[in-house]
Amino acid sequence: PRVILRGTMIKKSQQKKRTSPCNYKERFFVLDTQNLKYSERRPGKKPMVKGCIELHRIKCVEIVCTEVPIPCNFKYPFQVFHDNHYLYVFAPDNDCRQRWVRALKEETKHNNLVAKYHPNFWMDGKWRCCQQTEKLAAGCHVYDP
Ligand code: 4IP
Ligand code: ZN
Repeated sequence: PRVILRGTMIKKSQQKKRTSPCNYKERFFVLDTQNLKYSERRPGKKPMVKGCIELHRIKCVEIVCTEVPIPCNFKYPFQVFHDNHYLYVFAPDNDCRQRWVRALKEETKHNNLVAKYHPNFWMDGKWRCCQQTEKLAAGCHVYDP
């Protein structure tokens, strides 16, 4: 598969289990025509793949608009909603974020996408945009693929 974008960003743990920790990790992301992968870079060793999202499983990619302070060094968040999980990625600058969001939207535009999404974060048991308390509650804002 052809590589479309690569670069270092920070991701929040997706908290797939009720007991999952909330943490932020620097990862090397690679988008190709089939997958979005993120790896841990280890000095003197080859990168270890930590996660791989098949593009056809993605239902929404959009920037996150928020007023909450971002608790990591990269301040430009975007979201990837896939398989009932939300991956929050933090880019180092707005240009970088736009490149990733644009490329991911392009690669997923023929998917089974959501009609609406949540523009703000899921945090502390609710959506900061619409106050809904169900993580998988329908979005509150029209999604523009
Ligand atoms: C892990 O925390 C890492 O943040 C994982 O991210 C993350 O997986 C795990 O979330 C979380 O429990 P510890 O390293 O402290 O164990 P990474 O894979 O980038 O290392 P995700 O799913 O976010 O990739 P859960 O919910 O998958 O367990
Ligand atoms: Zn919402």
